[in-house]
Amino acid sequence: MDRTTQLTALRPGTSTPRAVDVYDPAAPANALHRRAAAVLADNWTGLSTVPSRKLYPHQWSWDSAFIAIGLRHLSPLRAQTELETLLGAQWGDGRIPHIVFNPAVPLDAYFPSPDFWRSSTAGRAAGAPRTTQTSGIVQPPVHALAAWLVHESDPGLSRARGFLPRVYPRLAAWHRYLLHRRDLGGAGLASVVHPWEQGMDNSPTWDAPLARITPAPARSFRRADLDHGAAEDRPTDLDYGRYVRLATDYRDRGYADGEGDFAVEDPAFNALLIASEHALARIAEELGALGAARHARAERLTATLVERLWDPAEGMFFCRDVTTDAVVPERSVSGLLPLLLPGLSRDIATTLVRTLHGLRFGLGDTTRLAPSYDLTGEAFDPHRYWRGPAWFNTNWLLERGLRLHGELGRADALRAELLDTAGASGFAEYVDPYTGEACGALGFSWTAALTLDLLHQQQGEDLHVRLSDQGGDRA
Ligand code: 9WN
Repeated sequence: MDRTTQLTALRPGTSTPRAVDVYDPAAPANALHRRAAAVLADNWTGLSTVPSRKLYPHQWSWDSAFIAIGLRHLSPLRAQTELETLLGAQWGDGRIPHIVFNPAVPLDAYFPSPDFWRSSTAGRAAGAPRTTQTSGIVQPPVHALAAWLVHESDPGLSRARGFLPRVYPRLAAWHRYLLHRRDLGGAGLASVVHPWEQGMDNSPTWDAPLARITPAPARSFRRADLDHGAAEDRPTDLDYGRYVRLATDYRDRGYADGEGDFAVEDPAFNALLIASEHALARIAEELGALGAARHARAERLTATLVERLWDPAEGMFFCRDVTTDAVVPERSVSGLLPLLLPGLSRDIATTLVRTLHGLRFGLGDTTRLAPSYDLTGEAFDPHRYWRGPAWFNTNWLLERGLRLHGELGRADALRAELLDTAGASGFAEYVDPYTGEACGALGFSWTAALTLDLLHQQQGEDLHVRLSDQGGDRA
């Protein structure tokens, strides 16, 4: 079998039996598939998947969404369970917490631990679960997109289990929370109230808004991340002190929104919300309801995103610091992720593609994968957390965006690099964007999951055509 045939044979949604039945163990693509599947099997805890056994030993919110997107190719049931476990820890106000803690894991294995967040007491007024311990902040809303993709991988099982009817109200409440309680700028976009919420924790984008925050004293907490990661690659103690201060203040306000010292509108967070709103519309349609209003809202939000965060001269999106109402002039990969949106104008999509492949991100030229931050920026560091290295989830999203906007050759090239780098790095958490050298944890779940997803995608696949088939389309 040649490479294309193998990948086609592994594609879901066809009459082809599952990947497991068509394995040719000698084929390189299948070896990668087997290794990626082994990572997910090792990190599975029975009801969900840890991002990394040692560094991140609980369930993380956006990790689980990406993990489910890969798991659906191995076990649609497990993928559904992954999302349902997360949604089971949803708060009464609609928020999906960024961590769901595993009570069997010792408290000192990860900081901040449940005794820091105290969700069931401090979060009572916001409707935190009584028994399950969670954090009180959120992460990017990739979940409705993941739920739709999981449904698509095995609609028969999904319908038999009532998967969509069960998750839809929770996902709708989640979006409601973000669009109402988190509209701190008053323009319709959601704000993040902590750098951990946006998922790119240590990005230089946060430096200015964080500088206003008085750090918690270093002796008031003990970092667990340094037990597993190299200090020079991780956030500094000073930044950690600020993360802790922000989270402490939020907790001490009972996790009430709207009164904190940090509020930022971020392009990636909002783009994922919009993409998920389109997915929620498709879920509604599948359930026999009308999706048009949700599609229309997603299009309106796309227009607001452009109005508030797009900079035509720079050719990318930027964060807006809601506290000062000023744009944050740092170029992060977050500013390219709206490429994911079907409603983007042709002009903006083309400009984003140019920026992605230009001097600052160098994709396909100086870099193998898109870096997390501007290569020419003063704060660029190819190894430090979110200050330059390349992550697999952001590159997977860019690959999707390129495919959606008809850049099939570039999407195929990025897909090939992602597969090579993931395999060669041992499914690293992140890599040096120039060399692909592994950094952070190995055997990282979303790296393995998104590898599986790419293996199941056909080379040259046109996502725009698939989306139009399902009712979602460019405005
Ligand atoms: C804080 C789990 C998470 C990812 C984030 C990544 C990192 C945590 C940390 O790990 O964040 O949530 O301790 O640094 O930045 O994107 O979800 O993999």
